Amino acid sequence: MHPKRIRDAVRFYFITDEKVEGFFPLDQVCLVMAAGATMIQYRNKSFALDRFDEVVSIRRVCKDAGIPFIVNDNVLLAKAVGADGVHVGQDDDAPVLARQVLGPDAIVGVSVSTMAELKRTDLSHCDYIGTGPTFPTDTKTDAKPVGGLAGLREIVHHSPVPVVAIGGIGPENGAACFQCGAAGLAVISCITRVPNPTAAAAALAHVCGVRSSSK
Ligand code: 3NM
Repeated sequence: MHPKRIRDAVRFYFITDEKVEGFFPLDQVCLVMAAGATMIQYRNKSFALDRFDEVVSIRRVCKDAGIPFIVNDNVLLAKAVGADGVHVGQDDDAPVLARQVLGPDAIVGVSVSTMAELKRTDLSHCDYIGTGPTFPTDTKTDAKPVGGLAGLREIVHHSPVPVVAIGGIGPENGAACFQCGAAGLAVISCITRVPNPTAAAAALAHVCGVRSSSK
């Protein structure tokens, strides 16, 4: 995808949370889309086929809203539901294989936490990188060391593709990430694990400079 379109798409990048009782991924997606989210990623580290319908439903609402839908890690699941793309980690399938399976128009993102990873990762098939954790996070138990704003700035400076900041990001620190040159913010718990997700999503949309679709 063209870098300008990617930059617009990743601005408010919501990632689903399978671990919140009573607040299901599909409901999360509907809530953030109403607030103005610009891209959705389905992430479920314990995905099993009994969740397939959930993924299909999320895929459908994203399509209806014209918002790119990305699947985390699982290239074949992305292919099966006709997702717009996939996000892979350093230990997942290589971006080139994801590109081969999903085709030239797919969005392919990869996690790059450090400068060392940036140097050794082949980004020729990548549309964006996700870098983090920028701030401490409880959501990803095996996250790399916190890079802070200085780490984010350095990755942005050297990355040939747009950079999405992730990890501990919310309305209170999102603007600082944009000031470091991030193209977008990828968030989970600042919306899914707070008392008022609607207010949090609206606050994040404001920081991202995107508009609610329900106003
Ligand atoms: N990846 P929250 S941090 C999924 O550093 C993920 O690559 C990270 O969740 C990375 O917004 C992270 O709740 C968790 O901190 C992001």
